[in-house]
Amino acid sequence: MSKRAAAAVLAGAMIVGLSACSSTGGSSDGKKSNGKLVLGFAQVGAESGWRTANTKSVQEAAKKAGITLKFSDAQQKQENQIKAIRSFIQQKVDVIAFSPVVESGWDTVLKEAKAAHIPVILTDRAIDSADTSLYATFLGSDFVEEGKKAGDWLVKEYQAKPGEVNVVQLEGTTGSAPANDRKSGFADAIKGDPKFKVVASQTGDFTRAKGKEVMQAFLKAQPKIDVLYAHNDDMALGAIQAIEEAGKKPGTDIKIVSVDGVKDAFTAMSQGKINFDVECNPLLGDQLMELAKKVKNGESVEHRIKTVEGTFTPEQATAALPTRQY
Ligand code: GZL
Repeated sequence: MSKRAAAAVLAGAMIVGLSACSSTGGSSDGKKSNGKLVLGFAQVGAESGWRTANTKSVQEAAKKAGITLKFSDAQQKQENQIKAIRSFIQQKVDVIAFSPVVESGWDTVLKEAKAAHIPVILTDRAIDSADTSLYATFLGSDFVEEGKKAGDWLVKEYQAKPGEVNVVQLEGTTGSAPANDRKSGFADAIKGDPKFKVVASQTGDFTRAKGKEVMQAFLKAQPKIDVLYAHNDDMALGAIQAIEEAGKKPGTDIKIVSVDGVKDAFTAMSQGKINFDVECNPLLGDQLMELAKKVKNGESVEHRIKTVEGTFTPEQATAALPTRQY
């Protein structure tokens, strides 16, 4: 994938100083407010239930850890994340953390953070930079493994059923690590059985609205759809609306396998509308705060920290619903 020079800094990021312990944000020059570590966090946006849970986890963990959090919402735009990182550098925060909306185009701004001696932590999503010295660690899921889990379930589900299986795929944000890796992991898992045909694949940008819109187009264009593989639950939930409006039964006429494991998807599973859900854990806040303290103190940390997550059948989701945190 060609590297994209970091986009020019454009207006748009909304940067909110959220102090962990006081009503005001971190001091303007970024010095430790009341001696507390100042963490700049550039979030992707607020595109999905997963993202909302991830943001809540980061904000609550900062408060608990006594860390002053400067939080920005990039509205899913890379230029806004780059702008936010540059702002954190100017404010001389102690540590920068972010979830890269796409894999490429980060070297320039991360070199600026390195030159400013501000350690960077990647959370949730990875980058494709060859220079791994640009970040202290990457804390997040293995998306290839998630895609493989989805594909393995499909192979098992249809092993005793003859005939071709037409699959449509709702991809995540174009160029993002989860979209690239969930696609490749799934493709690898099903490639051994020629009965599976991915007849259509298009991005729904991880949102319900776009997931519904693209599924409507799939339903119009495809004579036969047996399975939907959605890279996240929000797109699956949007697609369910489209499937029902087309007079079909999600989970029965069109089987659905999805990723994330958010509460709304578990509710749909309890209603028989989603058949399998691969969990992607958004609750990274506490681990992130511990890592921020360590890198600030110059302690060594593992360069890759993988989050622990499972899979859910409808029965398991139904049982988990009452205590599901997100
Ligand atoms: C995955 C995360 C993805 C989720 C989506 O770690 O980056 O982004 O799967 C979210 O729900 O929008």
